[in-house]
Amino acid sequence: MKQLIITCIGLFTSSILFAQEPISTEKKTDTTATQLNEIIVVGRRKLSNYRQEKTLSSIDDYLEKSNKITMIKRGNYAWEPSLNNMVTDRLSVTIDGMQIYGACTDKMDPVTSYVDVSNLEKVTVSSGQEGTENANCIGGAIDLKIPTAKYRDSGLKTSVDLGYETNGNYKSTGLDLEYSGNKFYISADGIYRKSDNYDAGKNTEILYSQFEKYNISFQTGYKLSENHSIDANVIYDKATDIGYPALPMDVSLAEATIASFSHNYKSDSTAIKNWETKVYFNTITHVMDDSQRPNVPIRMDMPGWSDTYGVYSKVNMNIKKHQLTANLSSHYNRSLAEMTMYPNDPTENVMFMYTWPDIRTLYSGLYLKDELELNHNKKLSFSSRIGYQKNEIKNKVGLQSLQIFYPGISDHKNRFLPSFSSNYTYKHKKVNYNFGVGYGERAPSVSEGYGFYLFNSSDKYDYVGNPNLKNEKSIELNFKTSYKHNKLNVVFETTYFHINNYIIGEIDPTLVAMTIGANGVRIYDALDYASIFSSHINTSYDISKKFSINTSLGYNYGNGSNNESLPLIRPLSYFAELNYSLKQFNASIQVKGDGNQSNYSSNYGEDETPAYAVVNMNFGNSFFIKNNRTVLKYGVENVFDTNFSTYADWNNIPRQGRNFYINVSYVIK
Ligand SMILES: [Cu+2]
Repeated sequence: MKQLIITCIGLFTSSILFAQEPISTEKKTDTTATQLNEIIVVGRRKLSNYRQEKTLSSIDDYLEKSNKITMIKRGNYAWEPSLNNMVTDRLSVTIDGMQIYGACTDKMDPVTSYVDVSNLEKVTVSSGQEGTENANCIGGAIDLKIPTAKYRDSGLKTSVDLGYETNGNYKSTGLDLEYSGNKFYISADGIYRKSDNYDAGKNTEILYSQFEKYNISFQTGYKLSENHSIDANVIYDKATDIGYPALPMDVSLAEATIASFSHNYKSDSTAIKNWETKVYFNTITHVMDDSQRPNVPIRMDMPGWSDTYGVYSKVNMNIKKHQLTANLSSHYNRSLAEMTMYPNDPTENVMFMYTWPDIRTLYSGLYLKDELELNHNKKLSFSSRIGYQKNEIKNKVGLQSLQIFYPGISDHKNRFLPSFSSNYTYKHKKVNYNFGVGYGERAPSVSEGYGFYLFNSSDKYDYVGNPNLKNEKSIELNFKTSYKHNKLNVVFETTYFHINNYIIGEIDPTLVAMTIGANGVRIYDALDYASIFSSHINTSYDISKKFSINTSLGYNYGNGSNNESLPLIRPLSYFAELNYSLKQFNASIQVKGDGNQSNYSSNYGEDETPAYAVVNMNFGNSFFIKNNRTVLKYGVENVFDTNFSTYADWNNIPRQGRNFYINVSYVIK
């Protein structure tokens, strides 16, 4: 009976997805309290108006729709996700469970910049210690899920996407081919994007904000038997001529190859429901370039490389009232970055150094989770990750350079990284309650541990890593409640982190900066502790069959033991949207903004960002041309051409002004 119900639910959900009704699944997944993770469906060709969806939205645009995520922007490309007011070093960002390390010492290439919407099916966002399924983390996890092979026997399906946006003369094109048989599945897709400089509000051109990129991927699967199948996946992503208007340098090349091979076991009749074993490999090349910039004090070449090899085996089991997950994983990474400086005076010597001195990271860990159904309205879960990490400085010159600061350090360091969390879910009438506690540790990142004179253009200091840093340790409390009655749905969620040994750079007045014009040198050190609080409340209400509203309000706070504000803490934020939905047409108008950023971190280069608000409008049509479904999406962003920047804009770089866009998708079956 249970299985029948599950199958029915499965069929029902898939019929919704394929019927392409103007129902936003994102909105739905957002509001179940028993579902702790937020799932962003990368449903590109659905007629959804939820938070303005373009067919050819970038992954960054999709992530920005999450309540917990904001994107830190250094330009118009490769935004850095911030979750619970924490960025890259405190998060676990993975591609379908695969570890991948960016190759840029200046955070120009978050992991999310190496995939595109065509590669993905959905994104899972988990908060705090709930996010340790793939790696140890403090702030949470973002896992970008690749679609699974579908054995639907539906034959060949082709789709074409075209997009144009007026601001920046931004063009995008996508082509997908998919063949699904009974036992064999293959898909191939490509996306090309190109944008010129964008204009901020009131026609101010933002120089060095252009980019060009393409992404291709192949996926194939073969069903060996009823329960066993094998899968292979390759993603190749190449971006060139990327401007970073908020930084002193641009990027001439950011290139990634991401490959995996996996075996899957699936069964409904045994205790083991799902068992996936994957081997993977990825390689990244990142080349920074200042040749387009006039008047730099010194020309620099700054390439970086990162290669990762890994394996994991993940099993899901149902034993009586227990739902068990185990994930045994291991990976090996090599991170290397160099800097060559060419003085303007040709008689002076060229200067060369290793900014990441060939750092090797070997990590092995075991994750276990038990979800126990106490009764039909109470659920208890425990999870734990135990990790062991070894770092090694492979480059002798690099080791000697770091030994100037830390005499006697050895070329390797081992760390033990534990994590525990527990959750209790309780349902009373129309209200769900969820209480969670967690404890977790993380190792310093490659830059924090071993970076050598990395220039931060926000606070204008050169940063030097510290191999002796202790693990960062976080204690976390979270609470979530949701209420659903008829047409009203309210969700409130809050998390508090108390982080010991909070890693941050501290000024060392005895050192002289390498970068011309820098304020000085900061050594990575730790505050005794830091507190971060984040909360948001979401409401949705169906006014009638056709009209609905969504609203969201967020409040965050972050302070260090030195009584100073932490950098990159989001001020009061709000969002409101009015939707009109028919089967073949939808429209929506949105307003979003932040309050005044009164708690900013002047210590780390921030200033008070004033309040702002922007209005967007979007429309969607769905119709058939020769029996082939066509989806048209169009609209205008920043309707009033407001000139603004937010707390998340590096060096206050202004955001896009008014932008008209149109996206067309054509599906041939
Ligand atoms: Cu870079």
